[in-house]
Amino acid sequence: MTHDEILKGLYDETLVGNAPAVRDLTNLGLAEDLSPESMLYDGLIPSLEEVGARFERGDYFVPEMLIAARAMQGALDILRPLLIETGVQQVGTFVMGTVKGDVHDIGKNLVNIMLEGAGFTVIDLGVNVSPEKFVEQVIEHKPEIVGFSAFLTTTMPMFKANINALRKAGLRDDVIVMVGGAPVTQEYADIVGADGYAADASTAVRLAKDLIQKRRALVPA
Ligand code: B1M
Repeated sequence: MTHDEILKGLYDETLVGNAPAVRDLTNLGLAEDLSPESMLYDGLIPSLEEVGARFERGDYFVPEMLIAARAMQGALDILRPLLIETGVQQVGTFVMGTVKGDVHDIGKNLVNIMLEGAGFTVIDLGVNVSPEKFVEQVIEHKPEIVGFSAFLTTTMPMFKANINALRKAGLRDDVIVMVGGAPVTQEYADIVGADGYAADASTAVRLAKDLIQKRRALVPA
């Protein structure tokens, strides 16, 4: 199969939630020297975007979204070790979670993979994480950054609730707050008082490094 045929296969089979085919195509892609990044950005992610578009049009329902997501996750399991380079210098600790009321995790997991690849120690709190849990974990791990993901317009307000909880616990000035997720914008991040917003995983990594550097320049260790 050519690279284009493999990418088209990844797109088509994710769209119909055919997890075994997506796993096989991912392995075939690797055997044929197709880069993990290309499989992600040229095959798997565009397919999930089409799943979302079909859901919006009423052509797909939650079960179709779910099986497509599972198929994508199978590919991510294979690609994960390849996206995480080894031997990179430790940059800092990042506590990450999807906010309360929200169970989407593919985007968050992708950001985590890229952060680990860039040398961050990532503490992943999973999905549906309450403000109390974020506070507890910030106290326990003392991360440089805490990241909140939200994928629904209805769960984005949890950013503010989380930031208020950090403030109430006296932790707001000790930790950088980053936010992200499909419906989030820079404007919304500014309104809730986050320190940083990124639209995708690679921008999130660049921004995280940048924010840490700026913080270290202001507050020498
Ligand atoms: Co849901 N869903 N879903 N869904 N789902 C969306 C998000 C939606 C946009 C679909 C649509 O209508 N087009 C829509 C939200 C509309 C809105 O509020 N604006 C939606 C809806 C409505 C729902 C339900 C309410 C449906 C229902 O029950 N009626 C329900 C809610 C459940 C809940 O959370 N309480 C629901 C459920 C689900 C499934 C469980 C079936 C499944 C999730 C499975 C899983 O994640 N394990 C699912 C899926 C798969 C989707 C779509 C199709 C794909 C999401 C995805 O993984 N994208 C999605 C449509 C879409 O996004 N186009 C949709 C790929 C991923 C790589 O991109 O998530 O954007 P993304 O992540 C990016 C960036 O956002 C960024 O980097 C990531 C990588 O580049 N980023 C950060 C993420 N976190 C970051 C943090 C940062 C920085 C950057 O700093 C801290």
